[in-house]
Amino acid sequence: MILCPEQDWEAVVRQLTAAKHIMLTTHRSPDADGIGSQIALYHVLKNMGKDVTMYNRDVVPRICRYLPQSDAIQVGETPDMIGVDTVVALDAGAFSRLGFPESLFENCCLVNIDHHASNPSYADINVVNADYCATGAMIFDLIQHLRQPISKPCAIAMYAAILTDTASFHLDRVNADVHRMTAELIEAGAEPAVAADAIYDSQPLARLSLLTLALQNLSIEHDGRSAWMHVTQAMLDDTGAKNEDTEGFIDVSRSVQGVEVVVFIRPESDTRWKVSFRGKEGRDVGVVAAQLGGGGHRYASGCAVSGSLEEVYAKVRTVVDDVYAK
Ligand SMILES: [Mn+2]
Repeated sequence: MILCPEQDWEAVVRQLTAAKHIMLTTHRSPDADGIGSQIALYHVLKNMGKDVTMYNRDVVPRICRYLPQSDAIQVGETPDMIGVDTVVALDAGAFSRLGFPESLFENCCLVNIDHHASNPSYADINVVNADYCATGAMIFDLIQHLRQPISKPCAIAMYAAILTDTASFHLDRVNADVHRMTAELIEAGAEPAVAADAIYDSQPLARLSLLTLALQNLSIEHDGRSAWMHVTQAMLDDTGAKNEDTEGFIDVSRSVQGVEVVVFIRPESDTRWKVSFRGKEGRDVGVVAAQLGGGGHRYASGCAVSGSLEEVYAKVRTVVDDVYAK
């Protein structure tokens, strides 16, 4: 089964087949789609006899540590590029999302595999297709074009990518093809109960304490059609939770009846905030994030905004007000 039959994988297949040493990487603050895609492709390319390294700018989040060979992912600012002829960027909607200087990949062929509509096709070879529900689903297609089998570790990794990027099969890009692919992954060894336990049912208590605090500032505006929530560094410090523990908080506010635009704000550094958006009912939050210098999908997007929390709220509110002014 191929998910997007019209998708042309030829250039990627040619490059990966010819490559000797491939480095796989994903975006900063990696999620299970980025890491799952990376690990799935790692196993496939290893099986093809390639030298493969995995190197990211930020650490593997807790929910991905059950994935086979997740401990082989190296983390830092300066990967060893000696001998690397090909770099594959996975799930990274812009080059800057990788967190590495451009000069680092000067002597390599850079391949960009991603499903963010806002991706500007920044690499030497680009496969960007927003019809895929996850970059992990793109790897599922790529593996077939590479004529490789889906091994158990590979199936486990792609299952995690698809489960999380569809918000547990909640989002609008979930269709029969996605479920057929998921069925194939389960037949190839992915274990839904193990994934659910690792991803959703093994959270530290500190995460729930943080969510409790965050829910106290949940605010519903625009006549019930927008939902706003934030986490501050002080709240992280008070509860002992980590920034990565805020993953999924936005889905809690997204679940409120009648809400169409969901905003979640958390600290990125002392003066910079990560703003995430979710849209429902036809509200395009990709456009909202783009107006603030970010990007993403129609129903899931994000950006970074500088200033105090109050300033960030004001900046974002101006753009969301515009949505409702029309
Ligand atoms: Mn993704």
